[in-house]
Amino acid sequence: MVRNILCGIILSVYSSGLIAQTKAPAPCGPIPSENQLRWQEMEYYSFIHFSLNTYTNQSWGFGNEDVKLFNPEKADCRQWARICKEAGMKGIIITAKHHCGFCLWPSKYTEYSVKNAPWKNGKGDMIREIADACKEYGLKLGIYLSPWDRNSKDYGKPEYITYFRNQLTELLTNYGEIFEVWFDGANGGDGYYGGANETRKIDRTTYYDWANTYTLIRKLQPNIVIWNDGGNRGDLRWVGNEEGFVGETNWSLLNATGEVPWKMLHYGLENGDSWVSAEVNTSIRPEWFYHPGEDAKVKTVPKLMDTYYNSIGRNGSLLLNFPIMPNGLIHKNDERAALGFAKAVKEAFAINLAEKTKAEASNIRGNAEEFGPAKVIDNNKDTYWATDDNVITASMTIYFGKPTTFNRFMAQEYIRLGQRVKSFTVEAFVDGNWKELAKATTIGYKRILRFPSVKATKLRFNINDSKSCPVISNIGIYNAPQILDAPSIIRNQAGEIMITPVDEESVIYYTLDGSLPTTKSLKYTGPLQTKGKVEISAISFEPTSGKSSPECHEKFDLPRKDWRIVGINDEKVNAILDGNPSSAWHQSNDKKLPIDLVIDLGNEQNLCGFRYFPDQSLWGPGIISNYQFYVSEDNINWKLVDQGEFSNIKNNPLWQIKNFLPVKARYVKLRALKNTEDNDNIGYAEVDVITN
Ligand code: FUL
Repeated sequence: MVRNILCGIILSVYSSGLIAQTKAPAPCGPIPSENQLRWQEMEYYSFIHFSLNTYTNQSWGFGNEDVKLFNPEKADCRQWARICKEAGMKGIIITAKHHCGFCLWPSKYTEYSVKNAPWKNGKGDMIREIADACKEYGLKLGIYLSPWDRNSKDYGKPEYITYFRNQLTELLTNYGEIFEVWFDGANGGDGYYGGANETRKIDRTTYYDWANTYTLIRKLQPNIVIWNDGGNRGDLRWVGNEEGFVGETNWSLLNATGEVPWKMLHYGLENGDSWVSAEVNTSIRPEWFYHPGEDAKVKTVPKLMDTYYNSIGRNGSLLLNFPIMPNGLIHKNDERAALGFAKAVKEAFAINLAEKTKAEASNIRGNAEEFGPAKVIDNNKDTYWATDDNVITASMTIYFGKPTTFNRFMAQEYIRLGQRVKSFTVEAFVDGNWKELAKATTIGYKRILRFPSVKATKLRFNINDSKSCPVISNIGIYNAPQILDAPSIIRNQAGEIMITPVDEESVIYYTLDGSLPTTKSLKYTGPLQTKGKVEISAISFEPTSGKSSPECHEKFDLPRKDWRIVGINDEKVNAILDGNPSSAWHQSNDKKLPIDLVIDLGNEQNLCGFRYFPDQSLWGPGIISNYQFYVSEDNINWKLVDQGEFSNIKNNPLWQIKNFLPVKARYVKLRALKNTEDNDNIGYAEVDVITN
């Protein structure tokens, strides 16, 4: 009897949880698939943009560009793969077909491909070459296939879906394993369409019948992840911009159905019902395709490092684009930037100061060693520190054993069991007190926080709120070397050039002859009064470390001192001419398209182009997408000198540069025909002319 009672007590202890507590935590909410997990661990891979646009200096081809233009005489996919490998990337996604419809492989289903191009006498296959190069360099291959096809006569009709699936089948069967497919949602409507030259509108939610396409994809490539910005929910999501950052709060969740507004793309959805991770796509230059005018605009290492922290450091992956030059190679500036970036990442995370320390936690799941704090510093991604069920506030202290300097904190959740942490802080023990270094929200697969260097003997990681008991697989503490960023240069309407360093303590040196500044160049002490065209380069220099930043290079055309915006009675309109890219002016909201902006240049000038910089603000920036440009000698008789579209300006709202045949005029008129939102809001941050 006594024995029976004892047994009963033991049994109920077991079932009431004492033993159950040492079981692994149950998954919390949606969890990633094996494909998503494998993809997430890649962290960093490249985009390659190469098509007929490369030969026409466009962002989007219309679909009627001549295939004969495609002749990359030095094309070398091994060069691309080598650079990607050396840059620390794990794969390459190539634009097999961009919106213009031109195919980089000899598709059986169209004549608009490499098979009719002069390259290798029509015998070339760029997808084969990149697949081989990826294999040689141990990289994975991904495919960008634009659903919008401005060349196909069938686009917009049901026949096109068969065509699209046929092409997808070719790409997913003939080139080995494909890790990701990328379905761009961009659709501008108009195109060549086999000679019809018309606008074709499709319903993004139904036209492509994505459900059946997904079934086909998963049958052909069971290990693939699908990125889709226009249709049914894929495995990965866009982050709502092409500038290279996802929200600081970043849940890897969305709902399986329903609209995905910008906020959800950017921040995910805390209580979403599906795992849809964030992929941050951005180009190493302003634009996606190669434009020689951007050779000096390649992102600097500090800018790329910032992108790293704002993508990989915020629970996203980083898809960094290389545009291929017309000769078929990656430009040396892009290579230099990518390798410099890789070196900086390596240096920043070279030594994990958390290793070989002692870790203590306020709560350990079932007091079991296998869930103890030592698991976050054991360099093993499959072990983790977890708390008891229902303990959603907990902290962990790292004892360095001696005063230690650091400025970065990295944490990883064990996402196989879901994403949980909602808010956390990091503190350092300095001069006998705990000092808060950083405060953040989500963690997810990886979160990295930056703060000014601090010297301390202990660090405390406090989880202040979590959806369920926290499950942390890794912690890293680093002392990243300082990186200087390039200064910014602007010229105001009065012709004064102002150079501003990122870090106020730096000294600025500049040149006016296009050469790279050194500490022997001119020292900047205040605004420079300039007249006429000016080419200026500047660097920031940090005297204590003796280090210099990358250069900032700007070219200014006519000074705008005597310019006047005609017919607008609003003094704020001068924001368009003030040289400051952050200030903008909008036309009054009663105006209907087409809307004109007329500028009096004060004197007759030899014009050969113009530049437009759209409002950079996030909401309702009134970005012009289609324009006409007129000139006049008397503000009465106007001559049309250029018209067209600012391709991809919605996603990449940067300087738009248009050239036209030289003409003499005193007045210019930028006519907005259409904006990116299909309404009548028209704004401008800057408008400028180019003279010869
Ligand atoms: C955008 C496209 O329109 C761009 O041309 C580029 O391919 C980028 C990756 O996606 O939406």
